[in-house]
Order: sequence, then C-alpha cells, then structure tokens
Amino acid sequence: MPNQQFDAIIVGAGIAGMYQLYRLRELGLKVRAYETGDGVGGVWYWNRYPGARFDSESYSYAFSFSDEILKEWNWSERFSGQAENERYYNFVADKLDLRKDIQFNSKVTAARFLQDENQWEVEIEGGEKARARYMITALGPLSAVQMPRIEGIDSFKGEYHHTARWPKTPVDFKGKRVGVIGTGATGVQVIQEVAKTAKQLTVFQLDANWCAPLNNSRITDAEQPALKASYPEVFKKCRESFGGFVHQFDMRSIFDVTPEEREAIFERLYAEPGFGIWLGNFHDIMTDEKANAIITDFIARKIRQRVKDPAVADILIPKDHGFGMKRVPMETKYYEAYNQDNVKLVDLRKTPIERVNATGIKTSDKQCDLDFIIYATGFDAVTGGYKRIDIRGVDGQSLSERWSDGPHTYLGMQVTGFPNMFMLVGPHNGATFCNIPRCIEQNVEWVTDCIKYMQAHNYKRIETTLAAEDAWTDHVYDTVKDSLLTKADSWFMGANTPGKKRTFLLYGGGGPAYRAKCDEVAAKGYEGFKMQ
Ligand code: NA7
Repeated sequence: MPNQQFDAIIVGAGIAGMYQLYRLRELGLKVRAYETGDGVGGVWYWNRYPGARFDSESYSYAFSFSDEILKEWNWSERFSGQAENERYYNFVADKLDLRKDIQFNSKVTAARFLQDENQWEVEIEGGEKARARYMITALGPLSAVQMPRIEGIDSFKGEYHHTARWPKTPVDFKGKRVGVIGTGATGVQVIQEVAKTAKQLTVFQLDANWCAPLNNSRITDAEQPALKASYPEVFKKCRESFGGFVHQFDMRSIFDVTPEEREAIFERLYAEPGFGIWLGNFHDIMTDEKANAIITDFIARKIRQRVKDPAVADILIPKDHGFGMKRVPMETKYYEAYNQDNVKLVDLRKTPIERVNATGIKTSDKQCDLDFIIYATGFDAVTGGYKRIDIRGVDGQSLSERWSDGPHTYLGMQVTGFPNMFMLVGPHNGATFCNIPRCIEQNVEWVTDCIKYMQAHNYKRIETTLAAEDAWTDHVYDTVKDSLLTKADSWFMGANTPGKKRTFLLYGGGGPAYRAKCDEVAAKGYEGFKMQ
C-alpha cells in the first residue's frame, strides 16, 4: 500500500489525541489520528469494568476550551461513571467532527524518523504505513495493560478479563463465584460493585492501599445552572492548584494546629467529596514522615471502625507505606463490603497464589474454585505505551533503549535524537501528576503554539538539546527529593512492573510551576530546542 502523507500524525484518540487533533486542524494542518480501539475516549473507552468512574469532580475533568460544549453537556453525578464518560467523549467527537480524521482499529506498532526528509513514518498493525512531519504521541500514561506473572492464567476454564480490556456486553455476576486480583484504585472500584451481586467474591490482596470515601452524589437539574455559572471559578482553581484539582494543599504545617483542630479538619475532609483528604490536606503529610504518620493513624482508625472483623481490618490496613504515598483509591462502601457474608479477603502476603488452574486459583493454603476472575493488576505505567511501539529516532536509535535507565526528556515533551516527536503526558511531564485533562489542555496548547511558531518561521525540524534534557531530568528528580511519593513501591516509581528500573516517572513540581516553565521556554523563542 502506498504511504499516506499527512502534516501531523497523532497516536491515540483519547482525551489528549482528540484535543490535539482539533487544535492542529485549526492551524490548517492535514492530520490523521490512529487509534487501537473502535471508539474515542481512551481510558474511558477501555476501562469499562463494573464500577469504573471518575475520582475527579466531573465538571473539573471535562474539556474547558469550548463554551459550547460546557454549556450543552450536563453531568448527572459529581463523580460520573464510565458509561456517561464515554458518552461525553463521543458527544465531543461529534460536536467537533473529529471522527473523519481518526482511523480506528489501527494500532501503531512502529515509528521511525526519516532524517533526510525530517518526517516520521508510522506503521500500523497489518502493514499500512503513513508519513508526516510531526508525530504526536497521545498514548495515555495508563494504557499498557499488565497481567500478573502467575502461572496457568490461560488454563482457567471460566471467564477472565483484565479490567482495562473489559467486554462491551454487560456481565451479570448473579450466582457467580468471582475472584478479583488487585486492590489499587481499579480493584477497589470493581470490588465494591461486584460485591453487590456476586454469589461469592474472593479478593486476592497483595498489599493493602489507603482508601478514602468518594462521597459521590447526583447533580439535579435544578443545580445545573449554578454549577455551570461556576465553571470559570472551577477552572481557575484547577489552574492554580498543585495537582490541577479543585483541591488545594493547606500550606500550614500539620503541627501549626492543635491535635483537636487537626482531628476536626480530618473529619471534615473525610466527609467531603473527592481527593480533599489527600490533596486538600496539610502539605507536609507528603514530605514529613511524622506529619504523615498522623493522617495515616486517622485513616487506620476509620478502617477499624468500618470493618467489623478486626482481623480483616488488620489485613486491609497497609503496613508498607503511609497514607498518600501512593495514589489514594477513592471508595464508596468499599470497607463495608468486607462485612458481607459473600465477600472473603485473602492475604497474599501470608498465602501467596501458587497458580491459576482450570477451576480457579490455588494459593499456598487452599484451592478457591471460581467462575470468573477479574485482573485489576494495573499497567506498565507512563513509559509502557512507548515501549510497546518500536520507536526509532536519528540513526535508528531505539527510544526504549534510550530510556533503559529511566526516562530522559525535556519538559516531558521531547527527547534528544527524536526530532519532531512531541509527547503529550509523556514521562516527566507536568500532566502526569495532575487532574489529567487540565494538564492535557496545557500540553496540547503548548505543542500547537510551538508548531505554529515553526510554520511561521518555516522551520522543518525541532529537537531538544542534550543540555536542556539533562537539566530537566535533574530538575524532575529534584522536585521529589523531599517527597514521600518516592518511598512507596507504586506505579509512580515504575515499581509495579517486573524488571523496570525504579525511578520517578512523573513530575513533582506541580501544575503551576510546570506551566510557568513551559511558558518561559516559549517566550524565550523555545529555549532548549534547536529549530531548523
Ligand atoms: P495499580 O494501582 O497498579 O494496582 C494494581 C493492583 O494489582 C495492586 O493492588 C497490586 O498489588 C496488584 N497486583 C499486581 N500484580 C499482582 C500479582 N502478581 N498478584 C497479586 N496482585 C497483584 O493499578 P490500578 O489499575 O488499580 O490503578 C492504576 C491507576 O489508574 C490509578 O492509580 C488511577 O490513577 C487510575 P501491589 O500494590 O503490587 O501489592
């Protein structure tokens, strides 16, 4: 098949890819987005497991760039569920007429930079090829699905799925014996939902996580006008907050208030919707182990109050990290699920899984017969999507090899030796530790302006300098030198993927600092980049 020629190729039609497509088309570019799935929405297309929903306030997670979309779309819940979220991204795709430039069912398997032509050539599964001056990766930080390394997974005769590869047809768990492996943000959502209907639910937990109540509620029709009127304020809050959320750290130290005052503050945050208990708490819970121990003790007490059997509560209380050092799963009656007769918890630290077999899961203790196994075992996060495409830059250099000791990037957007490739929400990008669509908009707008600048100056090639890349990489590690985030074994550190170098994959400086740096780079004529 002859090569198709575009000005820009976008890999992925999730939240980032959709918005980037819209913006580049506005510049008059001929753009093609390639998407593995058969629909838009990325993470909200793939993660259709029971119970999947936002942990960000719906209205803070939506696109903010179009008044028309903001006006026309009504969120029905403060934290909306997957089906509504997927409908939203389809609504946006229709509204902006995006589908005509998206090729679905098209997985990009390889990409190479043609240095004499300053072009990228991408290859789609099946052999089709296409070329463009720019390649923009919109792979999503949590898209490379990770099954556990457990023997015998394929030998199971019942049904089994990874949560991020869930079937489109609804699954009925009534009368079924279900096993869930994994208790991260996904596992928690799925467990509390499946517990409602399964005949028997067995949770296989490796390490417990510190979970906190989501406190979701419906948004009534009567509330819509006031909510919509508050959008400018909501987005301003997000722009100014560390994590792009409506929640902002309390900049007092935990030790500036009396124990009674802090207890009252924790109680209030625990009862409020969303991430406030984590990201609206005293800032030093994230840097000072003594401060962290105080909130950790508060959450542990809550778990003990909510779980009737003290032995089960004890298994559900993490022993290896403090509250907030990993992504906090948000829950709705998650702990109460363990008070139900149909729910059993297996502590894999005491009785590890030996293998999956035809009829279920065999632990060191006993055989657990199952009809259905749910793998909520996460992702090869942030860099995994890049590893699964054979990306080759100048002189055939492989991106995966370049990153074998951890990512090297400038602004989390470019890599030396990979000219004209822009990464949206790439490793070490400010969008990684963020209410992601907020920071995606920043990424996309910055890349769009950069390409506009190149067009205006008739440049055909942009590449970051090694000095800028080294300085950024050092800076990223510096942003977390005092942070407790690096102390826990989470996907933030690549620690959940066997064989992956343990290193911080996100950006720890916060949204405002990242935005300021990107703006400064642009204002200085794209300092740290060579254009020609
Ligand atoms: P996570 O947060 O990476 O959680 C994966 C879970 O799966 C976690 O509890 C793991 O235990 C568990 N796991 C992984 N491998 C195994 C094996 N081999 N045996 C048993 N249990 C295992 O992924 P999620 O999908 O929940 O969340 C990812 C992000 O999506 C989340 O942070 C949100 O931002 C949205 P472990 O922790 O390693 O003890």
